[in-house]
Amino acid sequence: MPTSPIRTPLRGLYLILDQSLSSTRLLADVLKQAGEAGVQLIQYRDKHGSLNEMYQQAMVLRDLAGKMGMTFIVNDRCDLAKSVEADGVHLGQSDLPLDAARELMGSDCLIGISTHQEEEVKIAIEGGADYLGFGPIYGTTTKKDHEPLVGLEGLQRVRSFTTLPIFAIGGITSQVVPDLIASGADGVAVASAIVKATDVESAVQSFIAAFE
Ligand code: 3NM
Repeated sequence: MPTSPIRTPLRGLYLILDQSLSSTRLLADVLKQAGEAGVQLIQYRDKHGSLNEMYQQAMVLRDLAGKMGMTFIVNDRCDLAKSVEADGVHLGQSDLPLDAARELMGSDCLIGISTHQEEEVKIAIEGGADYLGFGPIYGTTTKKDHEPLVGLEGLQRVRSFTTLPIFAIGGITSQVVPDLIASGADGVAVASAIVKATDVESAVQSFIAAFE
């Protein structure tokens, strides 16, 4: 499926689909339920699978996301993002540098990057990132080796020197969305509060309502 040129605005809810958060739910089902409830931006994240397994899974999700008009981003791997014709790639600090990723992926590809301190944010801005993940704002068990918490204060500081879209990440629930918006977040990147929710659709709806 060709990459769609029109993309979701880089704000609001950004759902991270990570299979390690649920042994019973298929990510494809979570994607469908979330899409029906209004999610437009998703990331496929897998820190454990082989590249072959990730490719099979990403193809399924990419196809569904395309049919539902969602923007589909692959975590970490430019090779995988390119192979499945994702709309974007989300880099970590130990992945390909931004300039190399841009060279490989081209100017139409969305490139986001995880940042955890001001210096990383400044490098991401200079490197031409399309958006930032910034966190962890709160405690999280989804990312085992996470950096020190940045809190709302960290978010406010970063907001003061960039106009790039910022997605707050790490332990985000719908209840804290107003605080995050007030501290300068354009959106929130959320994994467990949706993938592990008893009811995916109502979890998504409470996030979306919190942005309205
Ligand atoms: N990256 P949850 S925190 C994937 O700080 C990830 O860069 C982080 O998952 C960072 O919504 C995080 O379950 C975990 O806390 C997000």
